[in-house]
Amino acid sequence: MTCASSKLVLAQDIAKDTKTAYDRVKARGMAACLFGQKGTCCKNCNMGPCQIIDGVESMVGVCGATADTVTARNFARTVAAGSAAHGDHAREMVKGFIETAKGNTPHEIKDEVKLHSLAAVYGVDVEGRDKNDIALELGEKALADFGSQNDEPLAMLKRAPAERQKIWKKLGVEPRGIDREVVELMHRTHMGVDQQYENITNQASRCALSDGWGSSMLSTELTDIMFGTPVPRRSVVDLGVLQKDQVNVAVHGHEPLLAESLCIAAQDQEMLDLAKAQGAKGINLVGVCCTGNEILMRRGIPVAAGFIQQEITIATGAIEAMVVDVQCVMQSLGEMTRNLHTDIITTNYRAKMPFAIHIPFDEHAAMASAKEILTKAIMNYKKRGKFYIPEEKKLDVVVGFSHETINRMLGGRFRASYRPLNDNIINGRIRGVGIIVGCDNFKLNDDAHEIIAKELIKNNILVLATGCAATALGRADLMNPEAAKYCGPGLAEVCETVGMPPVLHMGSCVDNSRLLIAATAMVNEGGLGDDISDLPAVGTAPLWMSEKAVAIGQYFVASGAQVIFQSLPTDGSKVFDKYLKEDMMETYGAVWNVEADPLKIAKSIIAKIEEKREALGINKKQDRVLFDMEMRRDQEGGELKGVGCSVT
Ligand code: NFS
Repeated sequence: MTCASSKLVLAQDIAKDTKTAYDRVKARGMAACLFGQKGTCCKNCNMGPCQIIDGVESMVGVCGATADTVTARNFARTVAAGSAAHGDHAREMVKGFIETAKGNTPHEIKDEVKLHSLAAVYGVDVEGRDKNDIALELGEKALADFGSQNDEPLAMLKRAPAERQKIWKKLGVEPRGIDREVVELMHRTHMGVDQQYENITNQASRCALSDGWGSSMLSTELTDIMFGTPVPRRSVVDLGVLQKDQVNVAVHGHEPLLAESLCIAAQDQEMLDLAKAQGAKGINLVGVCCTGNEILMRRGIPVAAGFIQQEITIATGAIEAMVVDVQCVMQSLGEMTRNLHTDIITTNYRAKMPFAIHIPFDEHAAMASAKEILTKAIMNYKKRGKFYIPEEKKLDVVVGFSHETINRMLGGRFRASYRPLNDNIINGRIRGVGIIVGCDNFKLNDDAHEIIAKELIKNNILVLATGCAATALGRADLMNPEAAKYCGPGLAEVCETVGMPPVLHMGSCVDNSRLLIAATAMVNEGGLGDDISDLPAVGTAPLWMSEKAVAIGQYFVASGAQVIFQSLPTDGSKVFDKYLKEDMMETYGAVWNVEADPLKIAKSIIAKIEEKREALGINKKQDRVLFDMEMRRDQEGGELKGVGCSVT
C-alpha cells in the first residue's frame, strides 16, 4: 500500500508503535457508511439526519428532498469548502503582498514582468511608477475581489479563452466576489432553498471558477511576483532528504509566506551559529505537502513527503520540529510527538492542535517569528534519540515548470511561445497533455500516480503534475530528463532535444491555476481549437482526499477540461450522477469521470485525447518529422538544454 521509504521506516524499532492512517482504517473495523459514500445523507437541518434512497418513495428527506437534490447539495458544499480553503489561503497571500509593497516584510517585488501583466488585467497604470506603488494598488484591487458586492465578473476571467467566457456568460456562472460565491452556495444548499440539481451545480461551478480563475490564480501570481516565478532547478525528494547531522525542520501546510521567511531565517548566521553550538552541522529545511511544493518550485528546497507520508516523516525520529500552518495536517501528528523529541509548532491562529506548541507567525515581524520557531527546533537537536533516515531514498528531480518556463523552454529563448508545443501536438510527436494532480491517500496503492504517468508517457503524452501527486511522481523517478527512457519515440525526442523531463512539476494545488493559463495559451496559439474543451488534454486526481480537490475538479470541468477521479460521492442519485458524468458535456463541453483502476485511468485519458485529436482533424497519418538543424538551433536557446537549467 504505502511507499517504499515509508515501509523502510515502519520496519524499524523506533517506529514500532507508530499508528498511521492505514492502521486506523484497519482498526475502524467497519466499512464506510453507504449513504455517506454515495452522497445521500442529508444533515442540513434538524428534522434529519435523513438517509435517502434513490427511487424509494418512503426514503426521501423529511422535507421531501430527493436523492437528486441531496447529492447535488452535498457535492456543492464540498466545492464550497474546498473553494473556501483556497480563498482564505489566497487572502493571506494578497495581504502579505500588500505588506510587502509597503515594505513591512522581509520580501520584495521580484518579478516585475509579471507585476506589469497583472496590473494590465486590473487596469493599474504602470507608466513611470515605482514597482512598490504599482504592487500596492494591484494588491488592494485584488483584495477587493474577495468582498466585492457589485455584480461585475472577476477581472481575471478576461484571461480565459474568449469562447469559454461566452459559455460562462450564457450560463450565468461568471463569478463575482470570491467570498460571495462561497456564501451564496452555502445559502442555496441550506434547507429549503435551491431544490434543482442543475441550478445548484451552476452555483457550484460559479464558486469553483471563483477559486480557479480567482483566488488560486491570484495566490499563484502574486506569490510569483513576490518570491519569483519558478524556473527549472534541480532538487531532491523523499525521506532520504533528512540529514542525520543537521537540525531537520519540516515545513508543512500551505501558505508560503511562513515557509519563505523560514528559508531566509535558516540562512541567518545567528541561527547557523546556534545550530553549531548545539552540535549540529546546519539547519536542514524540508517541505511536506503543498508548502513543500511551493518552496521546492521557487527555491529548490527538498520535499520530504506528500500528504500520506506526513506521519512517517515524524516516525523517523529525525525531525526536530514540524512547523504547520493550515490545511492537510493530520491530527494524529500531535499525539505521535508525545513520545518523541519532535515539536509540532502551529503558527496560525486559525489552526491550533492538541499536543502542539503555538508560536504565532506575524508577517509584520516575519524574521523575529521565523527565528523564534527555528530556535525552538534547534534547541531540540540535542534531545534527539534513536532515529532512522532511509538515506538511499533520495530522488533527483528537475522542477519549476511554470507556464512561463514552458513557454520559453519549448519555444526557445528567442521566440518564447507555445507554437512548438502546439506544432508537436499537431504533428503527433506529442499526442496530448495528461494532467495528474491532487493528493495521495490510503485508498489505492502508492504507485497509482506512477502507473498512470508511465502509461501516458509511453504513449507520447506529456504529463503535467501538481500537488502531492507531483511529489509521488518525483519519488517514482519520473521528474528528471533520464525518464525519457520510459517515453514513446515522439515524446522522447522532444524531451531529449529540450533536455526536459516527460513529467513536469508545475507546483502546489493552488498552482493548478497555472494549468488554466497554460491551456489558454495553447488555445490562443492556434491550431488546437477555440476553447479549452477542444484541447487534447485530460486531468486526473486518482488519489484525491481533500474537499479542495473537488473544487479543482469542478473548475476544470467548468473550464472545459475533463477530469477522472478515483471515486465521487454522487452515485446515490442516478440523475445527478449522470448530470455530472454526461449531461454537463452539453453545456460545459467537459464532464466528470470516475475510474478506480490506475491503468484504466491512463487508458481512458489516452482514449479521450485521441477523440479530441480526431475531432480537431489532426489524427491524419503523417511522416515522422525529425528535428532539423534549424529547430535544434532554436531550441538551444531554451533554458533547459542538456538540463543546463539554472540550478540554484
Ligand atoms: Ni496539496 Fe491540495 Fe493536501 Fe496534498 Fe491534497 S489537498 S493543496 S495535494 S493532500 S497538500
